[in-house]
Amino acid sequence: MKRISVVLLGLIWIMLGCKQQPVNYLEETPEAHNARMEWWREARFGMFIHWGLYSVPAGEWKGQTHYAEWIRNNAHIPLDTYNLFVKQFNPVNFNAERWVDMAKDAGMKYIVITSKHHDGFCLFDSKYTDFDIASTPYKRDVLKELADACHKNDIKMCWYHSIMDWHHPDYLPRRSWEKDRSTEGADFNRYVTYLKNELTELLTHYGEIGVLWFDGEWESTWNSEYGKEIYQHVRSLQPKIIVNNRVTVGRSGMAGTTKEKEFGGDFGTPEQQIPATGIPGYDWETCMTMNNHWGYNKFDKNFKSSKQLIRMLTDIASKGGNFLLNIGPKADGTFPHEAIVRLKDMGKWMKVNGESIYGTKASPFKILPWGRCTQKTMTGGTRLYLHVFYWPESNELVVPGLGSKPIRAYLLADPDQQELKIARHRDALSISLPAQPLDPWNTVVVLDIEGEPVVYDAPVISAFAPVFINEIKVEIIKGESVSTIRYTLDGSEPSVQSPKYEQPLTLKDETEVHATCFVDGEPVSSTASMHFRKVKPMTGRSLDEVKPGLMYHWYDGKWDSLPAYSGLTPKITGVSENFSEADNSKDDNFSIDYQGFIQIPTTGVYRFYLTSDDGSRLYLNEKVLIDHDGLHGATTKSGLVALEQGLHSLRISYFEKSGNNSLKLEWASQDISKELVPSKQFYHYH
Ligand code: FHN
Repeated sequence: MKRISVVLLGLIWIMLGCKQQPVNYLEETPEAHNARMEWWREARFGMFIHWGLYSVPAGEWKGQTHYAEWIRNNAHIPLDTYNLFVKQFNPVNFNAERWVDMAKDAGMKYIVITSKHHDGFCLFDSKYTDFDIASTPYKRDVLKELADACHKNDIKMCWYHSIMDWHHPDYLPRRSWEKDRSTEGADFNRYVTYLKNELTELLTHYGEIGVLWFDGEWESTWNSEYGKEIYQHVRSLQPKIIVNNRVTVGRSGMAGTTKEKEFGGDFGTPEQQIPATGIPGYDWETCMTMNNHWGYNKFDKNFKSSKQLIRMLTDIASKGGNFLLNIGPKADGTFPHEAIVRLKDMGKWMKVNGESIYGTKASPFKILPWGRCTQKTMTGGTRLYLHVFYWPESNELVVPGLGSKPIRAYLLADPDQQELKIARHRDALSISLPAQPLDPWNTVVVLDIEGEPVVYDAPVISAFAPVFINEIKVEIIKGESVSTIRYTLDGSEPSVQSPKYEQPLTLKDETEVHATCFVDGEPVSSTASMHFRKVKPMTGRSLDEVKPGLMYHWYDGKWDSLPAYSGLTPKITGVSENFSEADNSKDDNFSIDYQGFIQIPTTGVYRFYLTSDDGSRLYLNEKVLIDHDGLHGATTKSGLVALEQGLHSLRISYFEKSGNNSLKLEWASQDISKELVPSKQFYHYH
C-alpha cells in the first residue's frame, strides 16, 4: 500500500511540475544578462538595412524628391495607391550572399533588417497577411535567404520590427490625414495578437536571431504593459535574444536612453547622434544613416566620408557603445555604389585594426586632444588602443594624466610590432612616433600598462564667467579624492611648493589661474588653466517717462533670415511683456521687432540666453550681443556682458518662416540662477 501511495505522490508531483510557472524574462541575474549580452558587446559594429516597398519610388513622389521610408505618410499616399508598389517590388538582383559578404568584409558582426517598417509591408512570407513579399512578383522570402547566408557566415541575423503599422486595419491611431480609413471595428488588442503572431513566425522559421530591434513605439496606443508582454513573448521563443529599448515606452527621444529603474529592454538606441560621453554601466548602440535617409533615396548623394565613418565607429567604441550603420538598398536588391565604396574602406581599416574595436571597453580618459582611446583587460595589465586622428607635429604622442607603469608600445598596424620609446614627463607618458602615420584617418598605437589604468583628469577651474567687474569667486574641482590640487596665479606651472587649493579663491585683478593634481609631491594630472579679465560695465541709464513692456512691430513676409526693417511697414504695433506674440502665433512667415529697455537690478556680469525658432538677434545698448539668425529649430545661443545697474536699451529681432515657432530670453548672473527674464524688467518709451 505504502509503495503505491509513494508512486502516486510521485506522479502527482511530476504532473504539477509540468505545469511549472512560465519564465519571467524581466527578472534576470547580472551574470545571465552579461552572458546574453556578451556577443553583442564584443561585436561593436553592425549593419542596419532599411528595405521595402518605399525603395520602389526611391524618394520621389509627384515631383517631390525628399522622401524615403516615410513616403506613404509624408506624401499622404492613400493605401490603395501605395499597395500598387507590391506588384512593382521585384528585386531581381537581390543576392543574400553578396549582402552578407559586404557586411562581413566591412567588419560588421550583425545585420538588422526591416522585417516590417511602419508601412506594414512584411519583407517575409507571413501567413497572417498578404501584404508581404509573397504577394510581389519576386515571391521569394528574402529574409529566409538572408538568414541562411548569415548563419553560414557567422553573422548574427537580427530583425527590425515596427510596432506602428500604417496598413493593418486594427492598428490605431490612423494617420491624421487618412480621413477615408474608418476606425470602425478596429481592435488594437487584436493588432497586438497579429504582432505577436508575426514575431512568432520571425523567431521560429529563420533560425537563431540575435536582436529584435523594435521601433515605432511612440504612439499613444502603445504602453509599457504591451512592451513587457512583447518582450516576454520574444524571449520565450528565443531566450538568448537581445531586445532594444524601443519595445516599450519611455525612451528619451533621439537621445535613445531609458531612465534607470524603468524597463528599457536590453540596450539604448541613440539615433543619428553619439552621446557626448559614455554612459557607464549602460549598453547603447548609435544607429546612423550613411547619407540623410534610412530608406533608399536616389537623389541623396550626401554620404558621410569613409574617414568620418571610421572615426565615428572609433568615437562610439571609445565611449562603450555599438555602431549600427545603415544601408538603404535599391528596389532591384543592390546597394548604392557610394555605400559599397564606404563599406570596403571601413573593412580595409577594420582588417588591420579590428582588435582595437571588437570587445573593447570605453576609454579611461575624459578627453584626448589627438584622438580617442579604447581598452581591453589583458593578463597582468591593460592594453590601451590609442586612436590617433591628428598626428603630433613633434612626433611625440602625449598621454596626459596616466599614472600607470608602461610595459611597451607599438603601432598596431606594424607587423613587426617594433617597440616605440616611452618617456614620462610630469603626469604624462610620451610615446615617440615615426614621422608619418600608417593610416591618415586613424593610426592605432598600442600601449600596454601594468594593472588597471590609473588616470587623473585635470582639475576643473569653475567660475560664473572669465570676466568680472570688481571681484569673482573661483572654484577648482576634481573627480577623485586621492590627489591634492596645487595652483598658481601668475601663469606658471604649479609645483609641489605651490599653494594647496582648500577653498574658493576671490580674484580682484586680472589673473591667469593654473591648477594641477598632485600625489605624494608629484604632478599626476595635466594642468588646467583659465584667464580672468577685469572689465568695465556698460553705463546704465535712469529714464523718466518709461512704461512697462517692450514696443513691438509685427511684419508679414517670407524670409530665410532676419529682414532689414527700414524698408518695411509693420502690420501691427503693440506693447509686449513676454514675447507671447512670437510664441503663440499660429502664423508662418512673419517677423517681430521688439524694442525698449531692460532694467538691470545690480551692476554685474550677465549671461543672456536667446532661444528661437527660427532666427533672432539680441542687441544691448545698440550692440549685437547674440546673433542667432537663420532657419533652425528651437535652439539657444548665449552672450556675456558687463552691465551697470539701471536701464539699458534692448532690442530683439525675430522671424519665423514655417513650422514650429518660439522665442525666449533668459539670463543669469553671479546672483541670479538661469531664469526667464522677468517681464517686469522690460520698459519702453511711451
Ligand atoms: O521612424 C523611424 C525611421 O523611419 C527609422 O526607421 C529610424 C531608424 O532608427 N527609426 C525611426 C525614427 O526614429
